[in-house]
Amino acid sequence: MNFPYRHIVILTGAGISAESGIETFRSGADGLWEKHKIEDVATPEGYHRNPVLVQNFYNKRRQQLEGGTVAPNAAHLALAKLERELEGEVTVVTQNIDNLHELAGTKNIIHMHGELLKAQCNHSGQSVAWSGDISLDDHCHCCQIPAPLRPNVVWFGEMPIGMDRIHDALVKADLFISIGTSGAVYPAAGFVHEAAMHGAHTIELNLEPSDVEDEFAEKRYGKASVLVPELVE
Ligand code: BJW
Repeated sequence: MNFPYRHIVILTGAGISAESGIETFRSGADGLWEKHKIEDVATPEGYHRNPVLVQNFYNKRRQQLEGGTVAPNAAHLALAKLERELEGEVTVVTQNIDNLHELAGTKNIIHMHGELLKAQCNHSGQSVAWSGDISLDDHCHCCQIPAPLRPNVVWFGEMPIGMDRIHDALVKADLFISIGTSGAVYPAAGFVHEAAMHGAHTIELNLEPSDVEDEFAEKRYGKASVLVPELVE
């Protein structure tokens, strides 16, 4: 592969999975997400107010992943091929909680906002692989105090996962590519700045300019399934 970079960090967001049939977050003009306000389904406060609604919301999304109707698209596949063929290191940092990068063959991946196919103990924070619905009756036995299980996802106000590894990869990066993210949520939206400060070339691939488009040296707008293979293959 004739790609002149050796340490590549790729940040992905909901836009990369949109063409696989998974809805993005901020697509509706009304700011609603599957008829729910983000504050109701993606904050610890929302979960404490109405755990049944939140569990059902994530159960429905887990059913979509496990139903066999969603599959990786050309963008996921091109990134997995890049990782296989590059003489160097590719780190995919995804904000997505789906498993489409893994199904495409990506190995070096950090799920900074968690994973839908894991459940988390409300007491210890430990996570376990999970398939099927999580109900309020499911209790974790990882620690001495059995606690209800919640989806293994990072809500607003909670610390994203793998920040040390992400920081190390950004410092080393000679190329940073952002794909399919609105740039509305931090700390992910700040990664382009951090990578550029440490000397990386930066590229935004998105349907439309993101909230942090000014930070990027290069930008291309269109569908991820077209732009990503065009760039990396
Ligand atoms: C396509 C396409 C196609 C469509 N092809 N493209 C004030 C200032 C700064 C920060 C804060 C602040 N007040 C509070 C904060 C912090 C807060 C935050 O950022 N708030 C903002 C709202 C301002 N952040 C947090 O709380 C985070 N934690 C934190 O900061 O901890 C403290 C800390 C301190 C120091 C260091 C580190 C940390 C946690 C954030 C957790 C976000 N959680 C969610 C839910 C996860 C579970 C779930 O999935 O249900 O994560 S919210 C939601 O947004 C989800 C996503 O991962 C995330 C980002 O969304 P994404 O992926 O960008 O999707 P969209 O829909 O917004 O955009 C899709 C894009 O794709 C669009 O642009 C389309 O055009 C494009 N597109 N089709 C190419 N075919």
